[in-house]
Amino acid sequence: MPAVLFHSKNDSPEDWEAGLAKFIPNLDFRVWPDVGDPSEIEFALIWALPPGSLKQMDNLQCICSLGQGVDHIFNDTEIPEKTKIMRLVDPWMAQAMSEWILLNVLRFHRQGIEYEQFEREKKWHVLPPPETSDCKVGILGLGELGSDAAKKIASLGFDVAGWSKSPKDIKNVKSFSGDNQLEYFLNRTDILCCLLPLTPETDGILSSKTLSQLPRGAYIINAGRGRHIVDEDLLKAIDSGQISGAALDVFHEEPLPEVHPYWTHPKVRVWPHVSAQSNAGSAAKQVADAITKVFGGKEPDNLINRKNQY
Ligand code: NDP
Ligand code: OXD
Repeated sequence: MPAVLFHSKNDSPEDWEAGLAKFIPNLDFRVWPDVGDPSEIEFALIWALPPGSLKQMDNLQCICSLGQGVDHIFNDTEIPEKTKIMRLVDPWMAQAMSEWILLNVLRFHRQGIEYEQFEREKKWHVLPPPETSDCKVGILGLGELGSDAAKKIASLGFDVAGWSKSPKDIKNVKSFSGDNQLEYFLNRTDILCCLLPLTPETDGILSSKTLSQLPRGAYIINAGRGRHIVDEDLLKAIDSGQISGAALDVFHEEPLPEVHPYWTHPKVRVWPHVSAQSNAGSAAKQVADAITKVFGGKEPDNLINRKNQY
């Protein structure tokens, strides 16, 4: 049987090997850098493998991201056109992401930043209560994760809209699409959640220009990728009062360097890229199905469009 190569910074190879073995008992599972004979590798299950590492694997048929995002794979410009690229699409991750997004939407909506400050000052101070239906939540990206989060937020009575490449029809979620509707979408968004993939089109999408198109005092939640945000622009927008606060799970450099101003900014919350972690328990079956299909010469599910890069 051909071999599978595994690489990850955080996920346990033992968990994945055991998870896959439930479905493919004799799988030849090799953990980077113990590749063995590179020509035997036909399937790679990877996260952030250093670019160029796959180029000696002449028989590599398919690369599967060990996550829902695939930008780390496109960092490697030497992947041959014939190699298929796919990703996890795991409802367990969508649930985890929606929980994290909801946690932060609710914290901002229920004046968490203000009450946490009063608490630090031991002030018993009461603000007028917010109205849920007046709070406009906007989701950048209405794919597997964004659409799940949008539906769950809408079910609580928030006024929800989403922005995507193509228009969507999701109950109780207003749809905006394409570059020419981005400004209208931003103009009506009090709490902006970014769940876009990182591509050449979305790199740096949250800059001084787009942040200034939000209503004054809006909030930012980012679980897409760090590079969606121009950090200096976000910090300036927070310090000027244009943005009231941010919850960030992803960063240009991870781990976030100790000297980064986000760590100590009172209006920024830093999370260590944990909003929706990959889970061998929930996702091994779909990866095993993909391996079986690829080894049998068939197309796996959840293939990436190489032109769009997501
Ligand atoms: P999907 O591919 O399912 O959805 C992507 C969405 O973004 C689609 O709605 C797509 O529009 C939209 N989109 C892409 N490019 C553009 C563009 N140029 N303009 C407007 N809309 C665009 O991705 P997922 O929902 O599965 O995941 C999204 C991202 O979340 C991942 O790529 C990853 O970066 C991040 N992520 C982060 C995690 C974490 O723990 N922090 C965990 C998992 C993922 P359309 O539908 O029209 O194609
Ligand atoms: C992912 C991630 O893309 O964890 O799955 O960031």
